[in-house]
Amino acid sequence: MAGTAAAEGRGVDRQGIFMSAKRSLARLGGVAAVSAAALTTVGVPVPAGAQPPGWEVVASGLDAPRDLAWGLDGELLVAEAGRGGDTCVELPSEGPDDEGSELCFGLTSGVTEITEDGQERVLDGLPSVSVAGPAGEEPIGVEDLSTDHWTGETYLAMGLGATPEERDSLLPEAGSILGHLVRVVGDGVEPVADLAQYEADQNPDSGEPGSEVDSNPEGVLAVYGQQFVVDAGGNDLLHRGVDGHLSTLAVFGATEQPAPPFLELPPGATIPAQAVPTEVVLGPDGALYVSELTGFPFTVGSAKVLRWDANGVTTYAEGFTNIVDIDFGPDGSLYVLELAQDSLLAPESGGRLTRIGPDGDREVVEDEGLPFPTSVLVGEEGDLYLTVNGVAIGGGEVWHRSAP
Ligand SMILES: [Ca+2]
Ligand SMILES: [Ca+2]
Repeated sequence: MAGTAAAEGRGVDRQGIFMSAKRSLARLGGVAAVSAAALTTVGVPVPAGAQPPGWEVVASGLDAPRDLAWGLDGELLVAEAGRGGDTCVELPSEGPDDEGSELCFGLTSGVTEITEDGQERVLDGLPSVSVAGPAGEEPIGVEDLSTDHWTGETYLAMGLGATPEERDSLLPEAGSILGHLVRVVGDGVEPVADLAQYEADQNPDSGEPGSEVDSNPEGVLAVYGQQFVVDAGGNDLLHRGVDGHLSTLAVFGATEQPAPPFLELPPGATIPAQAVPTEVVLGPDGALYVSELTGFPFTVGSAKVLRWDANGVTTYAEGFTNIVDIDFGPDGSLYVLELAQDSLLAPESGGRLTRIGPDGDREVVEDEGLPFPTSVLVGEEGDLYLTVNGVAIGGGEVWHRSAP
């Protein structure tokens, strides 16, 4: 299939301006860069009423919903990456197989609030980019949000998937807050940390194979006046202290994975796969827990949930595939959401939601009929919320079910 050749080049080649954007998009929903066939199956919204038994739709018509969080008054908030826009620049060709693509920009990202009365965009006009064209597929914008219930402040992780130089040279001024941690102020936002510039200055994973300057903030946790961020491009966990100082808490290293057959490498050959952290949450034990998507070749079973405390990083759970989000329930259960249970390289692969009990027992909660799920959030009663159709423009939904 045509998309596979492009995926090979984008997965292993290191050349070209803004390729990192495409690679990050491939990691986090740029399905076209992985497989054109996959786009037709996971990028298209599931028809209304098609959710698995037990799930109800509580919000619909969303633009690439990426994360769920509780607001100060218990309202459900959804980060939407948007739909790109009409301001486009052509991206350089990546070789003979590259049919060319455009990077399109618009102020279409934001946050929607869901209450018993319905859904409403409460924060609008934030930057969104997509590489697929004006129709705006695979958008990047607001990727994650977290309300600090101690200070009352809400923070957003603005994705990028590029270097700060690429951002500043290719995008309009309004795009300059991509790659930032921002704070919600009134009906707008205020940038508090340029995470992409931090990546360019520090490149914390420079000791890892395949390292490059690439920033794509994907997960944020705001707690006790501090913020913790995972950078899916930078492969690290960053901390912003109460004084605003940024530091690196952990680097998540690459692992050697079997080379896919289509690379035609010698038998037994391996290639380095990046960790690609997607979310950071606070555990009931006071430690931080981080999920890994894992990068190309998206090996089945190679994604882990990691645990960080002042002594360093340990593995909490392993054997997952392309984890996109995690959340703890009130009983200490950890819910693990896989974007593609058969790997992002599989032409068709739905998601899977697994509960890991406090005793370590695992139970699959849902493994059928989850089209491109991007977020899981647990309610006070142990009930569950999911975002699905997470790259779909106007087709994103939030689903809810009672505690399993
Ligand atoms: Ca989340
Ligand atoms: Ca780096």
